[in-house]
Amino acid sequence: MQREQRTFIAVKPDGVKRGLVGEIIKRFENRGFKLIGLKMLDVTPEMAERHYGEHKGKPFYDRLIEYIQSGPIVAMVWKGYDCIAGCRQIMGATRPLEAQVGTIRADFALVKEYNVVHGSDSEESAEREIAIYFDEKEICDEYDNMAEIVIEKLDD
Ligand code: DAT
Ligand code: MG
Repeated sequence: MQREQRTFIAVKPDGVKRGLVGEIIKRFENRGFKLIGLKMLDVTPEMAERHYGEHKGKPFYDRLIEYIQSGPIVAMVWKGYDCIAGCRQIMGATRPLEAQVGTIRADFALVKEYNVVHGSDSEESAEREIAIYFDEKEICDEYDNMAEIVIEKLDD
């Protein structure tokens, strides 16, 4: 079944510091997804804890919270057909050695702790994560792009 979805994507601090913002955005644009929200920001301790609450108690949690605050992130909202799974496919698996060549993490990450990019894993987490970083007034969905053309064609 076709599904038009929104997802939260972030270029993490290591990706920003390495100058990979344009490269990462390009890959989602190339797929035909629609960029509807974009900002650079420093993650606060409260945002970090809300974002990664599901990992609280795990051995890597403290380092994860520290890492996401180690520099600015580029926070984005993307929209399109099967956008959540599609963006995760473009990102690749959490561990770079398990990610397929051609994905962001296989191409640019060495270790799972610094894997360059974040993407929501379900519709529920997407909406939860979007609300941490964006006010709905900051979402710009009122323009046509490739994603909408593709979905229109499927509706015929
Ligand atoms: P993903 O980012 O692929 O959705 P996740 O939600 O399971 O992965 O974990 C969030 C982040 O936490 C992940 O990008 C890197 C870090 N992480 C996950 N598992 C880890 C582990 N076993 N050791 C260290 N860091 C880990
Ligand atoms: Mg995750």
